[in-house]
Amino acid sequence: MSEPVKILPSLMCERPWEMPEYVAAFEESHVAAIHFDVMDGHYVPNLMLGTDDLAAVRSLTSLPVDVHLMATNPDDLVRILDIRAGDWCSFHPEVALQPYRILQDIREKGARAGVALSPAVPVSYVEECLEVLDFVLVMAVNPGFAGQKMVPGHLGKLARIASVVSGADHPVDIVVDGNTTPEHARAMVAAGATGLVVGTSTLLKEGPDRFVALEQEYRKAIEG
Ligand code: S6P
Ligand code: MG
Repeated sequence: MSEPVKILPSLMCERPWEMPEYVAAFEESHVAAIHFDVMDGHYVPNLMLGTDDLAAVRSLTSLPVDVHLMATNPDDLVRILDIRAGDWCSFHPEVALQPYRILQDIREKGARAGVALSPAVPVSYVEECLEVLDFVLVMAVNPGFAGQKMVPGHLGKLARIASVVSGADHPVDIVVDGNTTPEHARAMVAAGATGLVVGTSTLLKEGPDRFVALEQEYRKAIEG
């Protein structure tokens, strides 16, 4: 039997004052990690989540955090942020100085290392670092904002990434970020996704009280 799909709720989709309730709901459900979007106002036209927000999450839970660095020069951010053993961390390789070294730095912390691919950023980045890669975060939308629509070429790109990853000698997750509605999610999993970031279009649309119930419905809709 195949493994259950990994669900990663996106923290930027909650309102800051809802964080304790949402984190409690994440603990009650079966999330793989809390997706944590760092935005620098430069790589993306938005500013979100930084060191204090990460400290707030740490004060509430020991669940793993999935740090998604949407920033130029992620080389430095990996050193600044409190990334711990068991966490996940990805960055956009086309704005990194030394992508391969960053993956090694993340792994040295005991965390899972990933590259994040925006639409139009080529799959060849995955081929070039497969041996030091634990996951690929594939953006179904332009990075920067929640509530966008999946770009048309996304499913084909996922399938191409799955084909590359199948050549790895160790497990490499493929996580989709953006517009993972149940209908899209089924197609994404069929194309090779093993994890889904969930946000305003799914599990974080109705507030923290509904998260646990929505997660169960969502899993049923995807896995049958
Ligand atoms: C977007 C960011 C994402 C979003 C998430 C929102 O730049 O990286 O993690 O928070 O994709 O989900 P949704 O369902 O609103 O598209
Ligand atoms: Mg993200």
